[in-house]
Amino acid sequence: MKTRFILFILAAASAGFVRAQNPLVTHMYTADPTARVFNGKLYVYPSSDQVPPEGRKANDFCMPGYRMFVLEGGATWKDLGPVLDQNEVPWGKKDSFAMWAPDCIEKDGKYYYYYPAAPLDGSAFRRIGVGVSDKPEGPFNWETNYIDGVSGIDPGLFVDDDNKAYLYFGGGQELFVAPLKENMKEIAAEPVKVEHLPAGYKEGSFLFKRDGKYYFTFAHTFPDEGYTIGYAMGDSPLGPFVYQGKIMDNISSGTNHHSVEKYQDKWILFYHWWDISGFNKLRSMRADYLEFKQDGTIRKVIPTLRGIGTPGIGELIQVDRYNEINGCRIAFFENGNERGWYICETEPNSYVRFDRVNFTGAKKIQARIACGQTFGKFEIRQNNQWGKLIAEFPVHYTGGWNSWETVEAKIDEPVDGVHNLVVLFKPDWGGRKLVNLDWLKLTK
Ligand code: FUB
Repeated sequence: MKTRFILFILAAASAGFVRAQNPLVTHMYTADPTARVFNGKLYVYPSSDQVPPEGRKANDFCMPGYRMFVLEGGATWKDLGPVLDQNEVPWGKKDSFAMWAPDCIEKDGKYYYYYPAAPLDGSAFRRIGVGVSDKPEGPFNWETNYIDGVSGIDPGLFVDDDNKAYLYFGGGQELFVAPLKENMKEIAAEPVKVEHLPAGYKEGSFLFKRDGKYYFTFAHTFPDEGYTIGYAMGDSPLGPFVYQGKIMDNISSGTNHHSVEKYQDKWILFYHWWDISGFNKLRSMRADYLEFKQDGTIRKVIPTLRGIGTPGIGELIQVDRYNEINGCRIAFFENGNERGWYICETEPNSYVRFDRVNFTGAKKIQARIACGQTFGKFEIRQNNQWGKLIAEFPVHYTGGWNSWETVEAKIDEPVDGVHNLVVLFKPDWGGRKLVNLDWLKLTK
């Protein structure tokens, strides 16, 4: 099973497709996503997991370097390419595959990228380096040495409204914070421990501010529960903080690592899981909306398939990443270069609901289907299964249940704005299944 998923990722890389819903991208493995809004655009700076090359332990993290992504349109993640390779770290051990969670932050119009690596001088497990650029997408000018006085993993950066910057870091029983000098490349004072956090292994510090309150968030394992994402609140970036509970429960037997960002007025939790590979060292970044209660505390986030974003014209609507499914199910397929999930076992009157699609300007809709029979149709409806009919697709034999074809239907009455979309499968005789459906796409 594992091999199958690994092959899937490798082949998808050559096909170069980018999935918009959860997981965010499928053409490679990505973990530890730090999301940042720069100049109105949503960027994600993750680490990347790799299948270990010959000679490396199969069960270890194998993390050769960084890439970055930007959200284009309503729901398409564009791969902006490599940021830094392990063998380009001026002070780093070569071929150490130790490029764990990074961060990037803006201060005074410059972009600073922080990353941990194994130092050549063997002085610590990880040191933290920094590079600077005039643009969020780099290229970054890497400092020749690591930040003096800091050792540990998971740099998390915060710049306050008074323009003072802080570096949070560490993994173990304790997490630390140090103010940074104006140059963002040196600490301004000795790191101090972040106090009053619950006992247990902790890492992945990430601080954000909302309505004057500071939220110190971190990955945390309880003795009887694997990785959770927890948070504490305080009135200053240096604390003291009061532990409030979990943002996300344990979702797997692997790590979790997160960031929180506000984009287009909505708060989003970025995190990772290993739902493509089936192996907890080959992870995939994900995102879900995060909400606050009246008193400023955080409502626990439940991971979804649907994730975030609003696909519009020209973007894939991956309906197998649904909000609701009734009477049909999803399966995984591989067919030449095409691989992914699809909807199958589409029983009479079964349906799938996918929320938040931007219909503005759409005159047609495409569907990727495979079908081994000739009866029935599926309908695209607005909001729910009884909602306005937007388009209909009579099904036809495509050569079999694994022979995929893209078909198109007209939208007779244009729909404006963002609505939920429902695909309703309708037989005209008592057949057990109608059609396999991979994705939909609105076109002009
Ligand atoms: O990705 C490697 C390490 O696993 C990160 O640095 C931790 O936060 C955990 O996600």
